Amino acid sequence: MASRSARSRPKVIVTRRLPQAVEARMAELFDVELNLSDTPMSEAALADAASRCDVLVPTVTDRIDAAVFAGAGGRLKLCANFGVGVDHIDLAAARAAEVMVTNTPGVLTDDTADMVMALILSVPRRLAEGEKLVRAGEWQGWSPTGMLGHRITGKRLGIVGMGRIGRAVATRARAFGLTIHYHNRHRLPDALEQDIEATWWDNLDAMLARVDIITLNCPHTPETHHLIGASQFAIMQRHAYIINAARGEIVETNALCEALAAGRIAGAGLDVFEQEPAVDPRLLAAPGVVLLPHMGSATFEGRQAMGEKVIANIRVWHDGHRPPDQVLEGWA
Ligand code: 8YV
Repeated sequence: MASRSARSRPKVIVTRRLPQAVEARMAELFDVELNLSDTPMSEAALADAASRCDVLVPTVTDRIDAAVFAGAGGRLKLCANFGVGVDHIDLAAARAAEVMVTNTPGVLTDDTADMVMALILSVPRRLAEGEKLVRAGEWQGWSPTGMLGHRITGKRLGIVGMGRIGRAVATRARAFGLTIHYHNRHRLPDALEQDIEATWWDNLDAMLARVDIITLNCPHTPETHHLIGASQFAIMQRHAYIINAARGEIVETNALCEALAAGRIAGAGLDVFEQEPAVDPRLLAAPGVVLLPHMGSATFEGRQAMGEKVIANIRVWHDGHRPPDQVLEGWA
């Protein structure tokens, strides 16, 4: 493969602020343009950036659609996403424009699984409510019937999407005494399934009807868009909780709000939303709901590692090799 290294340093445009050490290293290696204000770029600014660089480094807050690729005019060759999910990038348009796409898998698995676990504990045990009570100065002291929630141990956890993050959630959940059920396109290898004593459900709805806590850990793709809607909420158990730290678009927000309002399910723990950063006011008002600002992977260590992966992908690509985290169309 012909090396691109003989050419001058690649022009790299980064759409948001990255950890300081990552930006500093990028400045050493590349002809880099940083977004020092950290303001999300408009569609016009993204299109302009794409036409002026060899490598674009976007994040989940950028919509890299067909217009951006079409307007790039052939210079853009690599879209090195800072993040694992690539649903904000039109992969078919990238392929048509001959732009390679990479992401940052693996390095945010544990952090995201920890956050899922935190929500699994927070919602049934009413952590956010309890904290609010104390801070508001309204706590009247311990009582035998005060702040009762539901026990975690012994409950059935239904994991939708058994990739890296789903499996990391399963391992943690086992330690908390949950039994593991999962729905995934492919069944896990026997050894892995036995290791976590997991039950595979070919049929999503059949699993949803049987589990106590549901966690969504699949990528957002055309197949998983609104995977959980009114008919899924209708078959869940009334005491069930739903946790989403994957993508807001996997759940039909209106159906979720209606299910919560009607007591169709007991509560929800959400780290992601359909129209981020907007949050449906009905979710803000609903009891039994814990809301977080898309912070699943927000650790210093994780963000640093994500930046290093972006740099590694750009360098390998620039050296004329296939970058380690190339995203293939249809896969996240
Ligand atoms: C990232 C995420 O921080 O990587 C992902 O898919 O959802 C987040 O945890 C974000 O996407 C960065 O672009």
